[in-house]
Amino acid sequence: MVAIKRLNSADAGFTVALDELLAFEGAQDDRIEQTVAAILADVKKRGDAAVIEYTNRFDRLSAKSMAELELSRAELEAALASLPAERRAALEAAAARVRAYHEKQPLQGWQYEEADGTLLGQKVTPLDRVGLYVPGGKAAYPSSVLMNAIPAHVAGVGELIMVVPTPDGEHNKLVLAAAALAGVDRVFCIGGAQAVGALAYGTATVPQVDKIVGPGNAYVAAAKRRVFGIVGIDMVAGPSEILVVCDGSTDPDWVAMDLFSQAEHDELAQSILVCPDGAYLDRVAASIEKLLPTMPRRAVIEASLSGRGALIQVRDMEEACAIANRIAPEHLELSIADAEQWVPKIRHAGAIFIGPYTSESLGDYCAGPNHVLPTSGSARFSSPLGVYDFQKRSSLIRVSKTGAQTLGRIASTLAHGEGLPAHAKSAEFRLD
Ligand code: HSO
Ligand code: ZN
Repeated sequence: MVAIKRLNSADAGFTVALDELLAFEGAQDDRIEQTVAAILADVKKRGDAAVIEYTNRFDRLSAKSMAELELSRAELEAALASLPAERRAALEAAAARVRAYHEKQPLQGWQYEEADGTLLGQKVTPLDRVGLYVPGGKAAYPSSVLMNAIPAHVAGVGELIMVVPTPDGEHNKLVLAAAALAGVDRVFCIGGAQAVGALAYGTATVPQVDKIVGPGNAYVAAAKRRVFGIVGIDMVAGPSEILVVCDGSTDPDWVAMDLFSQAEHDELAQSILVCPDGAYLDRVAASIEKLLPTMPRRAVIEASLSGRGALIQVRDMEEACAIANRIAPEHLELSIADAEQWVPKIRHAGAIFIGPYTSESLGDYCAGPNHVLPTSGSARFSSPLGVYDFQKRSSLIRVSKTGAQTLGRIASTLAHGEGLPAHAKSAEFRLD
């Protein structure tokens, strides 16, 4: 039996139980913080030499120069060419759909002119250079390369530098193929805090970037947090989450597998099902028992479901939606016959999957929207990764001679109020 929690919203203590279920503290490990601080300081000071040393030590390599750790465009193209036809076609189809979706997103600049000729506006500029971190080993997802690189490319980022560790010199072909397809400009086979440091400070070989995006382990997350301010960073993502809201009409096997699909990412991933029908929750529990033994990653799934998973019975769909908003999940499936009708009730979710045919896994790979989504309730205030994360805005102000008269008087008065006479004078000099 998988010990997945059962909760009922009608029970006393439900709110407390729900709060407990959702409580998650990303561990801030002092030892990791210190190690990362030391590596960053060393990379800042010694550049390439430090990066090569750490890379050789952690990834068991014997590189003598950074040139040995950089892949050429030809090597990326070769990785793409080496893929079995079916994989290549799937990767290309996913890339095309992700690109088409993101091409709708770019922010446009705008401006307007006032009656006296003063012009105000906003100018949008892509970032000059972006670093994309790709984890090595098992957590290296080619789909994540697409999801990070394509929006950057669509935004018009000048140069996209990817870093990916290659423990024991082993390259992940699919990751390199995805980089070739997504328009990555340069790839360095380095990882960990040393790669983050190289991108943030720049070395003789690795160009300094303006923003670092992409998932990574605890060391990478700590390094990104530390270099924030010198460079921009994307969000530091927590474990994956799925909330399925079901009316009891979807095949319970489908729902069980949807819960598994996020649970298999990580022991700390969170999969929750909410439904008004208690008997249906029993059927999903039975499907979980039946299907789990067939899953190659069953140990991870079981740890995740029995750790942070739950089956929650609610009074009705209204309450289910209220709970979804309370949770603000990364992924929300509305596995409901008339799902569309409930979308207006949902205010907080990274991505909303509408109707029983929309499995979250389709969104992970190929539907088109980004799979980098706000976790741990941060969908209350943040959004999926998108083209806008690779663009920035500058304000435009062009004051006419007439405009300077009106604005000058206002500014001067306020400047005196703030005790800043140079501000006042600078405005007053332009008065007739
Ligand atoms: N579900 C993950 C993304 C992913 N899934 C990549 C499969 N590959 C984000 O929460
Ligand atoms: Zn996934």
